[in-house]
Amino acid sequence: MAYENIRLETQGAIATLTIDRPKALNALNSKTLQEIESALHSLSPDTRALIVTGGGEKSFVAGADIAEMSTISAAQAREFAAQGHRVLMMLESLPCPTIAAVNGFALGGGCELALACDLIYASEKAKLGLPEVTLGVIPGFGGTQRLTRLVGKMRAKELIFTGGHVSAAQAKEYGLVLEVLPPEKLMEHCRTVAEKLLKNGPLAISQAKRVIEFGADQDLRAANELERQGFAVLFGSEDQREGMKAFLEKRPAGFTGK
Ligand code: DAK
Repeated sequence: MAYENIRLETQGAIATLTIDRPKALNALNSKTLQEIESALHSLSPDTRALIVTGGGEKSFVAGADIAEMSTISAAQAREFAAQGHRVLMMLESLPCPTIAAVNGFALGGGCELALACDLIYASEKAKLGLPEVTLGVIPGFGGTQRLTRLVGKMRAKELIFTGGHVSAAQAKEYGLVLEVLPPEKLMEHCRTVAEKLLKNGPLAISQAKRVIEFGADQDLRAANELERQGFAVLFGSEDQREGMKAFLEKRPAGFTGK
């Protein structure tokens, strides 16, 4: 399918979604959000990892499109927020792991897009932040909640109240990104991580992701119950039998995702 503001490329079981609107530093307007939504719908069930990155040299995603947002009505703002929430929930709920390759500015909605991914890696020149209060609004795509869960309440308040940008190195210190790479190594690093994941049981990774995500919002007893169920379900899979058989036969496992 032809898109205007994004690119979706697939290499084997790894898909790469590039938000590609460099003239506006890849800002998310409603068309871009629509395209992301339809790209996520179109992903093949054989996709085992998705990398999300930004087109051009400077930016991952510089936020929601301020020019578009500046003129919308309250009703349109509700629809825009609903669309943003839908897209990020969909990204977060994909069965395969998702990796944000933050190659430049990840601000506002762009930072929130990265936060909806499972793993975040950043280039040395990345700058992250939630500057919405400088525009008189608050993060509207789940940032107040996802950032707080990731870095803690006080750091999230600092980042959101000040609206400042932090360097990739600071973001790593806060636990907002996993690793900081030289710009030219970022995509290679993300692909290497994705390839590592491909060697493991896809159903197991999917269950682990589901249990971590749903469990994080529950008390420990309920979360452990989710883990027990997830663990048991995998014993109905061919992958569980293959994984354990391969170990006993001292050979690499050939997982099929069944
Ligand atoms: N939207 C639209 N255009 C943008 C943009 C953005 N977020 N960011 C940059 N651009 C455009 C610039 O206007 C400029 O366009 P031209 O003037 O060339 O036409 C072009 O990209 C290049 O940008 P600059 O010339 O500014 O480049 P610099 O290197 O000087 O500065 C910058 C880069 C990233 C520091 C700067 O562009 C900047 O501060 N951008 C805005 C960053 C920002 O504030 N992001 C947060 C946006 S607010 C909600 C749902 C969601 C949200 C809110 C509410 N609900 C309805 C509940 C989310 C809000 C946000 O994300």
